[in-house]
Amino acid sequence: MKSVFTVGTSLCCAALSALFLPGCRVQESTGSAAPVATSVALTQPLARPIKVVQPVKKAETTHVGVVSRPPGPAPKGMVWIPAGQFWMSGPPQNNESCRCATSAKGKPICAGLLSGFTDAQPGHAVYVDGFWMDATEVTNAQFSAFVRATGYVTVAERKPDPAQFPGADPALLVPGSIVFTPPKTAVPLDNVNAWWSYVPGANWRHPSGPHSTLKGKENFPVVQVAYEDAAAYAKWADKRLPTEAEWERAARGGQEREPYVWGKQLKPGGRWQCNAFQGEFPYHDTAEDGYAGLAPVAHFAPNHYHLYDMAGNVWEWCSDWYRPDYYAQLAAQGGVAHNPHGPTQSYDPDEPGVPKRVQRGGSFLCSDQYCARYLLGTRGKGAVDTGSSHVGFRCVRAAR
Ligand SMILES: [Ca+2]
Repeated sequence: MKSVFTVGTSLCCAALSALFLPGCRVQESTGSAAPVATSVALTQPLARPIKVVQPVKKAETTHVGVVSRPPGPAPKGMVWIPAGQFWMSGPPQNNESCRCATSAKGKPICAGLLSGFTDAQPGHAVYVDGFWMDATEVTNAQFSAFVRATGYVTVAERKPDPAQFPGADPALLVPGSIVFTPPKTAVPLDNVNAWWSYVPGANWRHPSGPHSTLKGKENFPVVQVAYEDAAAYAKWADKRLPTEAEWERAARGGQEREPYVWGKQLKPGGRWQCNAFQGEFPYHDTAEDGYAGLAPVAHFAPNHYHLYDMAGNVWEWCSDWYRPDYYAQLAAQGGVAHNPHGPTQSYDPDEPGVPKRVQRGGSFLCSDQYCARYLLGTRGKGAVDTGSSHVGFRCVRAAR
């Protein structure tokens, strides 16, 4: 099979997203995600302006529970995220999480780590209204209930449409999804094909392929869900997917400018606080945090808002289209961005023309050699039609 991924410097263990089938996929008619010309994409104004308001009083801004109280009893499994203002930004450069690997040619791989994650810069002030959020990632048991109730068929379970893949061998257009398949030995880290494979028959019921099951994993996060799968679940549950700003507001737990969901140190007391990747990526996971691969939800301590796994385990879909220049455009407006909900167009210079949504939080594959997107404020991205074995989601609900 022809190479199944396009490699970009920001295509970390997270942002696995590119088209995996041979041939070139026809641009989806997603309207607002129409491809844009590379030469102008990063400078054109956003078509949908973000409301800018004056900063709220300092005393009303950032601390847990100060700004707004829950409007009523919590919906089952959800916690209240109080309204407030916060500083939305990626982490500073060269922090303790960087153990940057190099490619076979000696080129640094973790460009994001070295640059301070340029797509999460510059920092800017954001205000979001209060909302309810799932305390955990959506589990296999919860997604199973949705499928039983609706008969929903996920993207990975559907046969790819040949019209979307002109030139592809029809024999290869079979249902399946992307699976982490670690090599047995060290490999250059500039070729994601060395550890990702398109596996026929892989889907949320069989996350690693046809022979894998969910037995005993009812409380694990559901994976192999494309964006529309996550959105369909959310609609069924009378919820929605979070905006990127809501997600970061929630992850910060009322704490300002901290590098980690849990505070200032990567491993306070020498202990990992999330399910990430230790050892030598991608071939040797020492599972120092207790897990090589997925962990059940809510195994690690929650943040100040009582949210679990806001770093590591699985990436979580957000509703914003991805653009690397979105923060710059918000910052240029000045003031405080009020409930920002993303640009109107997706654009990723690594893969122009592939519509992508934001993903947040990192996964069990985030390593200090390569990705480190367990760092608070970092951003991921994913092709909307692509699930994988390390991407899941959680939902939110507006106050009523
Ligand atoms: Ca782990």
